[in-house]
Amino acid sequence: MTVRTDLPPDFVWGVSTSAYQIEGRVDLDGGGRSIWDTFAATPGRVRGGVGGEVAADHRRRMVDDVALIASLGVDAYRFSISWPRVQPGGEGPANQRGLDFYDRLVDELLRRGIDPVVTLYHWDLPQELEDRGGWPARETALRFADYAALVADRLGDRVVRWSTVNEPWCSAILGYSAGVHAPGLRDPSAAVAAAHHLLLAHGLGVAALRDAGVTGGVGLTLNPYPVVAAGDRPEDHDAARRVDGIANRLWWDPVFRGTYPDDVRADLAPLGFDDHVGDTDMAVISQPVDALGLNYYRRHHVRHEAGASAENGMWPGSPDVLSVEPPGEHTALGWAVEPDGLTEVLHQAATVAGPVGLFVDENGAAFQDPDRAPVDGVVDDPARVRFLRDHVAATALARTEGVEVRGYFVWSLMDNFEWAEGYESRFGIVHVDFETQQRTLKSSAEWYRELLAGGGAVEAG
Ligand code: IFM
Repeated sequence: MTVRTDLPPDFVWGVSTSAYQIEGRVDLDGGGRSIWDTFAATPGRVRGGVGGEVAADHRRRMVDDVALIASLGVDAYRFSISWPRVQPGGEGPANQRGLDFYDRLVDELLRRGIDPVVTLYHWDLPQELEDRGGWPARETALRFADYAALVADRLGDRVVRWSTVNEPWCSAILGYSAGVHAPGLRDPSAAVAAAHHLLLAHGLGVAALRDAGVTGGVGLTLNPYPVVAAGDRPEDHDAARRVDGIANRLWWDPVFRGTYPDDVRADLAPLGFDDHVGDTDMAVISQPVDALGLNYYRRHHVRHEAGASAENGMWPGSPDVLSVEPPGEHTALGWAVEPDGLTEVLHQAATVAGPVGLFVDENGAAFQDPDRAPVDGVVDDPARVRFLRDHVAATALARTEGVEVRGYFVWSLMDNFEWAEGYESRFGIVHVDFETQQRTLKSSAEWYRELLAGGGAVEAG
């Protein structure tokens, strides 16, 4: 069955990447080390003991990669800037050679008719700032504003949309409480301090971008999860409420409602959360934005289980939450495939964010064989084609139901460094041979190209 997606002609189709996951070679520009260099070099932290020194070698292959992006027929390319490439020690004047790279990238995209969409912070904090306290320290938010101003000064006339921070939940919780992302701490109090300071960095970053007179829209990118209680006991519903609080409402309520939810504040109070919230912080965090990016991969299904999350550090202030996976198809990372969750999350975001432009900034999946290596020059990845098709349809459904969703970006353009999973989990619609750096379009890339060429008609069902 062919279903018209009913997406308007100005709907933005794109692909997404991030600096640390693809670029490699920070040394070429006199850049500095990030927390991910340190984390990856620590034995046992990243699968296979690998890091981002080379990654997909995009720093050296940028022109060819932009040609590849153009060949897909997308409208926009979302990428992130490496903070340590621009400010090696996390403060002080810009390293012009670092900025030169992004200047060339933006010009190359525009030359090919592709809109540059920039994320300022996608997890690669300069190590020096971590050494001075990292995100649990308020100072880091102030340094972020300086960095944002330097980038805006150089690129502000050409970038079409800016995201201050990407998925701050991951930076705060996975980085400082669960300890599975850099910097690898297991300290729930530090994590909730980091959460507030990442939001403050967003607000200060918005102000810095606007002060610099950027011409593009300004916003942030969150990774909300619809939450399902996997049980009927009152405590199971309370577990779902808590997870919804920390995964979703902790982030979008302050940005769009200017306040932290009372129940979340109460849950986090024993961790000293309130101590970090300064008198004028909420006004800074909640200044108006133009756009909200949403990264959607799956739902959270949770129930009460004594001590479950005290052990894994996933939900600071809520030690008794167990994540369970529903039946049905799962990706290679064990994430349940639930496209209708994307429709749901778009509705939720529209309710909270009001009239700002909503963009699906990331959506995609890691699947195992047969997309691991080309066979006769072909990488056939039918599971990913199905996944993308059903999520595009879910996006279109939300639009039909009245949600002002304005764009959809596939995660990811190409296989890359999937953080703690190393290079094993492949999210790309373009296959990368990490030995030779050869790029090969997967059938999902061909599918996406055809979708765009056809004006957005998807096969659904
Ligand atoms: O690879 C990541 C990306 O950096 C942030 N969003 C989720 C992706 C898949 O895990």
